Amino acid sequence: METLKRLMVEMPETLSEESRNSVNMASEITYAEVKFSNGTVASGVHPGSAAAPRPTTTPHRSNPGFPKFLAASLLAFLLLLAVSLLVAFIIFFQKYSQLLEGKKTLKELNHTALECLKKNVKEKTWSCCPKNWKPFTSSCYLISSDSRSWNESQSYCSAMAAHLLVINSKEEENFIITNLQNNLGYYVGLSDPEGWRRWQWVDETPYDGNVTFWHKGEPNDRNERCVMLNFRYVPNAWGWNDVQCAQRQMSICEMAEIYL
Ligand code: MMA
Ligand code: CA
Repeated sequence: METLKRLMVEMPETLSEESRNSVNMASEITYAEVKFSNGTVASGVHPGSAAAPRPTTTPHRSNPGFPKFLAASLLAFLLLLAVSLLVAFIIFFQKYSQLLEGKKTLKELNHTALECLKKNVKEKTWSCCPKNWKPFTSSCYLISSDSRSWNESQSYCSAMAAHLLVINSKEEENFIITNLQNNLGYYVGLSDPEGWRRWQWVDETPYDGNVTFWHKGEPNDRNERCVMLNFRYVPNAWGWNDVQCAQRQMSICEMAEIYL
């Protein structure tokens, strides 16, 4: 996918959350405001002053055919103006509600910066991930730099409005492993809470036995109820292993991209 434009929205840590949010909105809202104010400037000149007085003054002077034409073009002009104002309003309103949605998400997340890009030429909305998260298809991923138990790892993710990685495809797994270190294990959002080998994804995605990447011989122990992704030199591949949930491992958080 081509990256055509790139927007970096930076918000100083020192600002309050409210103002950070509005700073973030400012860069995007500019476009809508500019369009909108052009519209109102034009309308401010005409409907108030020109619309009412002009027809009353002109018909009394000289040629009666000319004012008719003038009135007609004025009417057409006003009509056009009204239509463009309406369109501007609709666009502004749509943009504004989109921004409100983005602002809400940002507030929930507590993130200080977003990196946004347009995924293709015609795209109007920015696809954003928090700074330092990696975008892939419609998700953002964060590779942890600390080890935690599985529960702590999931809490760490949910505090950022994310969850432990849910692997839905080989493509997603392949993308993720390009960002990992061979000598570390990474918790994913898959566990067997009761030890009955009933695997559950943290986001309620149904466990699909056809889309699993277990290492050979895994899962192998009912007391190992949490899943990590790690690399084995034999057979030189990444895969899943069930481990005891209290083990401290690295982890991968995932969240849906934010659209602005
Ligand atoms: C072995 C293997 C795994 C198990 C871990 C526990 C190193 O791998 O038996 O299945 O989960 O040990 O540490
Ligand atoms: Ca195991």
